[in-house]
Amino acid sequence: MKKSRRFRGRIIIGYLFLLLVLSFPNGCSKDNMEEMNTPSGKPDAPKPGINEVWIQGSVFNPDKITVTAGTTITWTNKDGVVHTVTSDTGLFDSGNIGANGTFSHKFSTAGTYLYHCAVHPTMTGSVVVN
Ligand SMILES: [Cu+2]
Repeated sequence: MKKSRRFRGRIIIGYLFLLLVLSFPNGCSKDNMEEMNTPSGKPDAPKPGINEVWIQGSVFNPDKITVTAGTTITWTNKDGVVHTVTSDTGLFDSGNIGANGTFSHKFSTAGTYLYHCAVHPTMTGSVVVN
């Protein structure tokens, strides 16, 4: 009697341990968390609004934006590191934009405006104004 109860207890502990081991690698992964947040199963990645550029993962998104003359474009730094929005020709320069910081510039004249990040010169983007 005494012995069998102890044996049953060990089975329960073993079972719980197995559950824990099996659930651990999948249960806490980021992918699963994102899937759980969207009913369709396919994560709906948030994206920049109209006339908006996100600086995310050290890239400008979108890296090419087309607008009509008179449009103000707003850049938002979604990264934890400082970036800049710096015109290749010196027309505009945000200076350092910290995490969640923004910079806006109004484009009044048609043309193609190339820009880059002064901190990370390989980060480039363009604004096409029609
Ligand atoms: Cu940068």
